[in-house]
Amino acid sequence: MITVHHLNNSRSQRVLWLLEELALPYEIAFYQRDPNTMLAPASLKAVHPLGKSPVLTDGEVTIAESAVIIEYLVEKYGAGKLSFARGTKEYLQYLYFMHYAEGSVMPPLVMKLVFSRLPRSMPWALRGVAGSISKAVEDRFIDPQLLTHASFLETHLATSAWFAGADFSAADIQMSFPIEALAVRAPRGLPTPHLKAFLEKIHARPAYQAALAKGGPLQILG
Ligand SMILES: N[C@@H](CCC(=O)N[C@@H](CS)C(=O)NCC(=O)O)C(=O)O
Repeated sequence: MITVHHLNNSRSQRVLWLLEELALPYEIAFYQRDPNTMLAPASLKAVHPLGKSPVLTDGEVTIAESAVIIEYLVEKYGAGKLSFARGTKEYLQYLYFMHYAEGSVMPPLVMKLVFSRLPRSMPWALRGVAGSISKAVEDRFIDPQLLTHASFLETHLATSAWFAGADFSAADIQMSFPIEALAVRAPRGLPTPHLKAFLEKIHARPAYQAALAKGGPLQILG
């Protein structure tokens, strides 16, 4: 049996969504974030040493990393669905966005979260200084990167219905989390109608909604 080790309000929603798209049977092992630190409980480290979600177990197999889990499920159970034949231009785009999601766009999105929350985590007397440092890092380093990514992705979706081409694929599932996070964390003022349309399209998919119904809501922290 496939088990998704699912942390509430997290990247593991993508794995639930994929399993719903593939109509595969699975069970969910639930983990709750610490309400103060937002970190996963230590019990997740018993499943995988990093203690991050998602982790998937399938019989003897235990794997972490969203992209690896997604590729594993598509290859093993997809029967050709939600991916593309190797060697095609769609497959290359699929592979690119499968890796880009966590390798390129998520790091500045995570930095934005960390720096925007830094001042409130400091002792009261240091909050002003911490706020100034955070703002400088966000203004000079993080926000320009987020704008570059948002602009790149917006331009891409202006000419491509989905991330890998004309057809919906698992690359769209993998890209969903950074697009959700960009919608909340990218600096305002950039027109991104195609990114917004992407979110509307994925939210309307029955499998996306079924994943939320089973795994709980996804409310990206700002
Ligand atoms: N690149 C990893 C990131 C995993 C990750 O950072 N997961 C977050 C959830 S969105 C987590 O477990 N956070 C809780 C913690 O760090 O304790 C993936 O895509 O699977």
